[in-house]
Amino acid sequence: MNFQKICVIGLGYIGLPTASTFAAHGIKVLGVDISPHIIETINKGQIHIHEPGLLEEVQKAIQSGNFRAATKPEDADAFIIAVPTPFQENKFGEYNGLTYKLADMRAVTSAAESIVPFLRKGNLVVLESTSPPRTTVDLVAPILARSGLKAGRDFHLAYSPERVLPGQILRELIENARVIGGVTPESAQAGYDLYGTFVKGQIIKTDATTAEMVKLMENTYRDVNIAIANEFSRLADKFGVDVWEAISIANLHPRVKILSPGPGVGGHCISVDPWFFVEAAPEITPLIYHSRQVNDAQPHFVVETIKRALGSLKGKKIAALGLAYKPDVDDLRESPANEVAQILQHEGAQVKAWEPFKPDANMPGIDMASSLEAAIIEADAIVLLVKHAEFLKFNPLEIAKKTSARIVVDTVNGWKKEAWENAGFTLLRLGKNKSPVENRKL
Ligand code: SAJ
Repeated sequence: MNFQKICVIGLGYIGLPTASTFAAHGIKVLGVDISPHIIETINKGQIHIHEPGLLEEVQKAIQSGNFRAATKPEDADAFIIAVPTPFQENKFGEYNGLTYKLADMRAVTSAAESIVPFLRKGNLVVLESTSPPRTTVDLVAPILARSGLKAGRDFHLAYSPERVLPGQILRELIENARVIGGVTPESAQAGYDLYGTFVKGQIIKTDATTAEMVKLMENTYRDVNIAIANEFSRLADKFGVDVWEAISIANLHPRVKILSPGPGVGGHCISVDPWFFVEAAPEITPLIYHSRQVNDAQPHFVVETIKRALGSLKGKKIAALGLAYKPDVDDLRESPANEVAQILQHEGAQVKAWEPFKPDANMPGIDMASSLEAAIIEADAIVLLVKHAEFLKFNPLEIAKKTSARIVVDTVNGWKKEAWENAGFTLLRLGKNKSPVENRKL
């Protein structure tokens, strides 16, 4: 199938890079978003999110005439839906006394509805948003049928999840393997032809529900594996073992690859997607459910470690370094670092947070510092919450001159103990209650 013009609906972390990549490969792209502010920003050649290389790519796409943005779709050969699928705010599911979160599919629903007036015979519609199993056939296809056309007979319909890593989106969009699940083999082939314009990785064709499951399985696999790493950090703490040392030794086993413990699991993917499985089948997903519980509780465990380092939290001034959900991104959504800061504050500490990727973020309840210096100058303790590259380069001797703190807590294994101790600090690390030497003495 040949594509001259496409509409990409939703211009966020996935939609915007996808739209500009298609435009860079010679396809006319209309980017659609409900936010007039986003549309105006993009049409001016600016962007509203931080992603390395994206600004340049969007500017080139706009200048080439291949890309523009609008609040409504238009006639096109293909429509891609890349809108958010968050949780419902105030509604929960319940199974056997356990409560679970529910997907809010309103954005997918209205994106599909917005396509209906423009849908023509022979078009392709692709859902990219992470969704509960069967969304393509049970939610999207019936909405599109309001056009009088039937998915798989009159137009093609497919599900193709994005699998790119924030911070590496532009490269991974092109290089990663891509799965296209069609409601018919012809729909999968149409999706194959569309993404084939730029994807260099393998493109695998399957059915729509398999593709939905693949996406959820990937992120759930990671969540469950991070949960076990976090549980190991608690066990190591209890038994006076350095979890980082233990993991690095265990990982020498050829079939073991334990992930890293930390303050928890954040972002808009791994901490969200496993719930879609739980919602779809709570009676057969106890492992997935409990892994989510472990990771969601990890910020509290981290706060306990900090409390132990300081004796008590009441009135203590704590410099929190990093609020993003993971290293070197500006995304503060669903961030465990932010949750740690909130709990510390709630327990009586005075937190000053320094987030170099979003220094002027408005985080309710948190005092955002305007510089590293402002965050640490009067602190009782410095807490490393995110492994931003620039934090890892700190020279403890220089930091010592800028702060009254003599205690540092490293929750991500980012700093070398000796270097900080040589500069006069006491360093405590998550999952490292006592040194192995002390442990042996017991
Ligand atoms: N984390 C740990 N320990 C680890 C690895 C990660 O605590 O060993 C934490 C991070 O700090 C962060 C969270 O997990 O808070 C998630 O970070 P991540 O880098 O693992 O993943 P995301 O959420 O940025 O992106 C994931 C990716 N999925 C997989 O790696 C299976 C990406 O490929 C997906 O496209 C993306 O979710 C998505 O959009 O679904």
